[in-house]
Amino acid sequence: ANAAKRLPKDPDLAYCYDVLNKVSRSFAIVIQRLDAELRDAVCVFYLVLRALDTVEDDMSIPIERKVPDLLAFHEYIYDANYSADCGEKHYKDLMKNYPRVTSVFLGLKKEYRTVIADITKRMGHGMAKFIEKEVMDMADFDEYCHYVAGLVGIGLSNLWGVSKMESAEFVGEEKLSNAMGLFLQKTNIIRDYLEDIQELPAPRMFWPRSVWSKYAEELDDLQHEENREKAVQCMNELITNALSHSLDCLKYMSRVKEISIFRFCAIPQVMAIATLAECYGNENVFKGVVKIRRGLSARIMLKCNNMLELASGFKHFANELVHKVDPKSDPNGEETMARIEALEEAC
Ligand code: PS7
Ligand code: MN
Ligand code: MN
Ligand code: MN
Ligand code: MN
Ligand code: MN
Repeated sequence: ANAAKRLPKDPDLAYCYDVLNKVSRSFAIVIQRLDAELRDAVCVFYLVLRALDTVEDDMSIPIERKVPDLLAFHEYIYDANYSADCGEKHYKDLMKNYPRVTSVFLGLKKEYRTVIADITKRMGHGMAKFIEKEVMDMADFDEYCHYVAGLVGIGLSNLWGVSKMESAEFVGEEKLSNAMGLFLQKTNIIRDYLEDIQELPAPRMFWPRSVWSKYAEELDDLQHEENREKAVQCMNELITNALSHSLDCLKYMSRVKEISIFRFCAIPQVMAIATLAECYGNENVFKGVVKIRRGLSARIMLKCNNMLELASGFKHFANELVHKVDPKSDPNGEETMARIEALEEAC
């Protein structure tokens, strides 16, 4: 019954779906439900960028080796012999068996390969820039998130347009596509504070200095119990900033017509706003991993089929979040409420 669950005959393609399911449960589900025209291209796009991110994330690779690797990664994806020994667990397996991804990539339509290679090049160069540069202010924050997620949105829009599954106007549309990625990435960076700061052998720091420096001497201090109140206020300010992308996300979604693409785009967006609502005011972000409950994500997966369902999902979680805002104790509470009000009006 489920075509996506049937194992592909090509063993390399089978490997791609197998490893995709291991590295990302939620993306694996929405990718496998895409129309056959786009499914393999988006699967490979995901794995190429996941491999690039594995190089970026491996803090045991010395900078002198990492920077040239990030810059050259868009060339490696055409090299049938490229594989690497880095990352951990399923990511390590992906890097070791990377020639299998390359074999599928090389069999994609030329137009799809061109989009994937262009985004890989731009993302690798952006990641390299931020290996040696700290995220100082909001402009840096938006720029870093553009490289690692906004570009994914831009690349996906190019695939939609090139495939003719959506209007040709999606090709080259960068503003709304970028916002779709920024909304997801800012949510990831907010939620992953503890995991990132505790990364070994070196911490990863993505929260912008211009924001955290209002609440602590060092970003690292926000994990300590005596700074909980400041830490939560700081996180709430970043959540308020992330919410500023939600209007552009709704506008993007209103242009998507094909049902499998709509679901693919909408589900992560609703998961993101649900995650923001869960994190808001929640000191557990500084104690461990905050995740939305399995039952909740299962319900979201079923209720993202059209604009009406998407808007009611956004409205639901915006409402959960606004009920947690306490303008007396939160220096940005008024701003948060204004953002939520604007979103609810658009829904
Ligand atoms: C739908 C117009 C090609 C589907 C989907 C792998 C996840 C990993 O996970 O903190 O904590 O390790 O290191 C716009 C996905 C943005 C990107 C960025 C939505 C490729 C995805 C590589 C655009 C996803 C945002 C690094 C870079 O953060 O992550 C529409 C497909 C989308 C991959 C994501 C992740 C970046 C990332 P983690 P990090
Ligand atoms: Mn990562
Ligand atoms: Mn990364
Ligand atoms: Mn992360
Ligand atoms: Mn991570
Ligand atoms: Mn410390």
